Amino acid sequence: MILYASPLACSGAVLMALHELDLPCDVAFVDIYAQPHIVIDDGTPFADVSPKNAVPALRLDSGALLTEVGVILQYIADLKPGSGLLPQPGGLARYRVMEWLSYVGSDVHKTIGPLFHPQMPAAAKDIHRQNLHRRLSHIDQRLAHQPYLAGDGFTVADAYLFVMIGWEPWFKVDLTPYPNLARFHGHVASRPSFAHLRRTVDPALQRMNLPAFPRAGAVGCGGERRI
Ligand SMILES: N[C@@H](CCC(=O)N[C@@H](CS)C(=O)NCC(=O)O)C(=O)O
Repeated sequence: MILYASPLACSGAVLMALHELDLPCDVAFVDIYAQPHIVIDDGTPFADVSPKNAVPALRLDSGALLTEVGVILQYIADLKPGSGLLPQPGGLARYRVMEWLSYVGSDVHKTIGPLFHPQMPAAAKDIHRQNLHRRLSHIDQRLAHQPYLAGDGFTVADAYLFVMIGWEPWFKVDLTPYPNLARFHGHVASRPSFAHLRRTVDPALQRMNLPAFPRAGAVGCGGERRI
């Protein structure tokens, strides 16, 4: 398998999950701040690899290309049934994790994105911030009663949420009103899979002339000035 990823992007959730699952996978980094986006190793226009032109994209050994964070996370977790990162199909527990994957993907990820678009008017950003506040408050309440989104065990949905809230220092979403979320973040940042993520992306950051992680535990899409 080859994972197309970008060092500070949502694809970090897949990199973490691959490490949690102990699954081998080649990684091709994509500069999503270059126009057109390019695969940094060989300069291939990324749109030639994936017509959506967005990371992550997973090239399977069969040659098929799989896209969408939530789907790729489920696919790789299913390669290691019983890992705990995703319950088996058929039971409600599985749908709970899928529910969170969907919520993080649509309501959190795509609310944070507009906050760092340089052409987005300030008034529109305020609306997105208010929406984000409602959603992060909901998650914060959930995390008051349990360590992870779906209960006591870390799942692929937590990897996705972790990478999203790690964007906070880059996109100035104040996390102080969400103490449980902050605790969750600290907790997940201590997992070896996050250390692995940092080790994996740091050389690519250097090649893209981007600064290293702004602080321990922080990941993101690159900051307001970059997209
Ligand atoms: N719906 C997609 C969204 C992926 C996405 O937004 N990727 C961003 C990085 S976090 C990207 O590649 N942006 C580049 C672009 O849209 O030009 C998914 O869930 O995978």
